[in-house]
Amino acid sequence: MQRENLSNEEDYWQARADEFVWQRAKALGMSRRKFISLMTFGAGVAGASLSGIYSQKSVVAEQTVFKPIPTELFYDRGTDKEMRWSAMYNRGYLVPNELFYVRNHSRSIRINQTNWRLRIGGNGVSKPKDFTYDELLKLPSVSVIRMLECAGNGRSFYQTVQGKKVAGTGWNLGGVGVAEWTGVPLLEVLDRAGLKRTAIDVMPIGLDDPKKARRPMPIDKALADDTLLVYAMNGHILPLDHGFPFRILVPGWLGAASIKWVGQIEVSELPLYAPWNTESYVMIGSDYEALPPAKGEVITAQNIKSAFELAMPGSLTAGQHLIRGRSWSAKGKISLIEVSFDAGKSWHEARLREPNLPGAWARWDIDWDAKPGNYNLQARATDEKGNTQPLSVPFNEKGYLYGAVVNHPVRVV
Ligand SMILES: Nc1nc2c(c(=O)[nH]1)N[C@H]1C(S)=C(S)[C@@H](COP(=O)(O)O)O[C@H]1N2
Ligand SMILES: [Mo]
Repeated sequence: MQRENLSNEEDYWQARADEFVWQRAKALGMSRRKFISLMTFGAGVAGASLSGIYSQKSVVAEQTVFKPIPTELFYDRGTDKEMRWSAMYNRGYLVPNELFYVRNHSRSIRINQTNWRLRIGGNGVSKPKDFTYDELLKLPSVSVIRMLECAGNGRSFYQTVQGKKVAGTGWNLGGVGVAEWTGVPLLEVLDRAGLKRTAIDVMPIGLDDPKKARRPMPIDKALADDTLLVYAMNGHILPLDHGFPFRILVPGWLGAASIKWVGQIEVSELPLYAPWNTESYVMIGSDYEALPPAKGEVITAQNIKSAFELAMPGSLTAGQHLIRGRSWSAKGKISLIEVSFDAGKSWHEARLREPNLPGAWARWDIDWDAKPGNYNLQARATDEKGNTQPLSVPFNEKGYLYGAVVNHPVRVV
């Protein structure tokens, strides 16, 4: 994990100031939970002026998920629905909306867009403002093809490979997808609310569970030209389960930053803390440092991974096969794929297919003359920045960012 860069004087000061505030709070006997709730809600004007949004009568229904979840397409993991990689064989570059994974901390909600408002507030803006659905649709918009991935994708391998039990959704590798997202750059909206030069943190808040579904990001990420307020996915109005009427897209970052069903965005001159950047979505373990009030290093970018477009475990008839898969990295285009049919003893370079877009993924394939037997297939990707998948990754308590090479069992009959 990249350490916070504190060579900039201001960052350094801010980080130390946070530490000081937290130490002070501790000395006064304040629990971490209390401290966090004060930092997020209490820190002045913002908390008070933003609270009104929750009384909005825009949420009209809730359901675990709304779209059909056929077992050929998904693993059903309670409120979470994992895409089956076998369902991607013979499909195009994008994951169709019907097959896109769903990760809900509570449940999907149906929002009536005529009553819905997006509230931009907090002490980081000089003209706090509510936008209607129609107003937002009239702002300049762009379309980008980007990968979205849950930080817990691959979590089950901490158990199967490292033998360490971790709580949380037991994803294989299907907590990821690539789609074309259409939306208004977040900066367009922040500008219209009078973004102050002193603003440092931006926190979108979801209407499904406003106390939890919120995750701050630094102003630089919020102003990136592909950080969007999304209203369409793969050319369709954003589906209910993916955050209709509007969701945030924070490309490259862990999925949890891409808040669905967004109802308000808090912009702050002070660092913002919430459960998702202090308790969850931080790397906790002996290889990671706690950064109070966060219990561990705060996750930002996703890492590099690969998956075969095969059932897990897979089964094939003996003979010639075109083995396919995809690899992705948040840090750059994929430049090399190596595949092993013998659990890592020998490696063969796979063919990379176009398109191979940065911020999304690359498809690849390789011929395999499969003889009867049991195999462990492996794929190892390298990106243009030289990041490559390691053979193992250090453990973290919540099982995030499992980026190591994975054994994919296949039985050939
Ligand atoms: N409001 C809200 N936003 C949310 C979540 C949520 O539960 N509620 N889950 C987050 C997580 S953990 C992930 S991985 C992505 C999943 O997006 P998807 O369901 O559209 O695939 O949404 C994020 N945004
Ligand atoms: Mo996630």
